[in-house]
Amino acid sequence: MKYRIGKILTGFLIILALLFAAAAIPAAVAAGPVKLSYANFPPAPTFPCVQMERWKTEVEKRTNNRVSVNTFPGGTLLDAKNMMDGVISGQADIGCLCMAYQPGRFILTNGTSLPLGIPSAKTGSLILWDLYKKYKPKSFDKVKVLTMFTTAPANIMSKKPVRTLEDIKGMDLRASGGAAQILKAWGANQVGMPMSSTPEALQKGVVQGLFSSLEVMMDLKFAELCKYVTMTDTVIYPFAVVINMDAWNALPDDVKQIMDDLGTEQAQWTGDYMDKHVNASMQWSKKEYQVEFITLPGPEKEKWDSLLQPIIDQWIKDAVDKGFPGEAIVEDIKILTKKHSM
Ligand code: DTR
Repeated sequence: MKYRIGKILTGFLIILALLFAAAAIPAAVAAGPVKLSYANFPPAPTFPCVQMERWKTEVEKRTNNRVSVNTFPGGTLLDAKNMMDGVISGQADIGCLCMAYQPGRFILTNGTSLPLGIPSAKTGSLILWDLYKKYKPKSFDKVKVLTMFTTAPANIMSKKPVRTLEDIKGMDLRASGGAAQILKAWGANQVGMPMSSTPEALQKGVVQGLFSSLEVMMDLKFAELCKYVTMTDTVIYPFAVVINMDAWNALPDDVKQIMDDLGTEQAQWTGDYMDKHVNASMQWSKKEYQVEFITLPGPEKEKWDSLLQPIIDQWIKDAVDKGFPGEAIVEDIKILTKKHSM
């Protein structure tokens, strides 16, 4: 009898201890992790998605899995054109967008995709992030911006060699956003579409090449079709990662802090990754597909570059017309280029 009472008492004490332990767990953990969806438009192997997976890993690790990020590459949740509005309306909590696809919507930040000689993705990413923090443009008022980054400079990938302005004349080349004006200035026939539609357009012969950073030669296997690359090292493309305002406001303060702390680090990490990956892609294209990399001789390159100055002047004029300090923005980009090139 004594033995049975002891056993009941022990059982009772164990249950009591378990109840206490459960009460000590914070409500958020007891209810499971905060789940966030993260939409991206291009296929999984491309750099915007690689940086997305890195951000997911870091956030989950740094929050001890109190936040769980569900990633959707390849436009499976939101495509390139719906990214910003889809995040604003809450179709996805987080989205990664290429601002160059909507130059009229993101005027200020697209200043970085002017032909101003930004030398790399790392420098570009840090310039863009500083520019955003300085001006906080209204186009982002309805979301919280988590980070920004850019591509490496754009070059021409083509099925036929482009060695002179004569060669590029009338060539159907795919490019997005602000780069359209650059191709037009060189006499090409610019065909606009997001990166996600480009593999099919190349395959079907709708375009004879494209203008972008060179990591896609490997990531999207463009080296199979484009056996020539003309090095122009012209412009970079700005990207933003944004989170829905209600989703952001609902996060615990320490999680917000973790994400804020990641902003600059993620910009730098992505730029760095991009630069290294472009190099790897160039080596791979040479080795696997014998791609020829064409460097324009000095006088020829000068001709190409001289056609681009009017684009900068026009952008400043348009920006001023829309109420932006166009000249100051261009000046800031030049100063920041020096600062972040060191
Ligand atoms: N240059 C822009 C942006 C870009 C560069 N690489 C990728 C890869 C996947 C998506 C977009 C981009 C462009 O040509 O679209």
